[in-house]
Amino acid sequence: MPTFDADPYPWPYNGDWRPQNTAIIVIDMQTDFCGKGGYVEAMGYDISLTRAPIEPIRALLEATRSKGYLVIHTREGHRPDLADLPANKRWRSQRIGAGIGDPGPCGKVLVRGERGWEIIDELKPLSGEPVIDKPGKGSFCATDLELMLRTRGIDNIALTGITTDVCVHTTMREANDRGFECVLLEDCCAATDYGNHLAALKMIKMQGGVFGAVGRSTAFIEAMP
Ligand code: C5J
Repeated sequence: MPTFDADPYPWPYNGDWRPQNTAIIVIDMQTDFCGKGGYVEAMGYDISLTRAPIEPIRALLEATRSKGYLVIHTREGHRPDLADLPANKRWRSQRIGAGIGDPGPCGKVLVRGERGWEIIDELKPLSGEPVIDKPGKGSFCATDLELMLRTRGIDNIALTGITTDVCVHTTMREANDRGFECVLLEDCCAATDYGNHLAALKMIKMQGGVFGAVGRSTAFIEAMP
């Protein structure tokens, strides 16, 4: 019964952890969230925080790919005609000087096909790895992610990427409600605010693991079947 030392319980809960039933999701490792001239930098945040998980994710992908685990990537972004961009989301971003859909140093902010929207070179998906394009924060909203996971018989999900408190948390909550057994790998995630990162981890662990568990990628890799 393989498990690894996660908090608040050894993950996965039932010890049924195999490459065939477990997916790694890499959320929004795009220039807009961790690159120079992207959306997060335009909002005035320090991208060294959101860049910190790049190397841990790279090491995790190397280990999990070699064992045949399913790796899924996501990208947050909107259609070039902005037909899927809610007016309030655009308005709020424009208020703080980083208007979604407006031109920036990496092309139109958070728009599909633009340079800022691309996944960073360090973590480029391999051919055959599914990439989910999502208009929102959660990876299940307006996407075929759930169909893809069910079709492949996935029960367990290890979450990585940025940002811990927004897209990773929303995706974990959505997955947990759908019955997936989730673990967030804390060193493979980051937020634009370190306090929010820590708070997001704390929220997962309350109530016996209300959304799943939190662990570190080194322990995950060491124990992984
Ligand atoms: C945000 C994300 N923070 N990928 N998106 O707007 O977390």
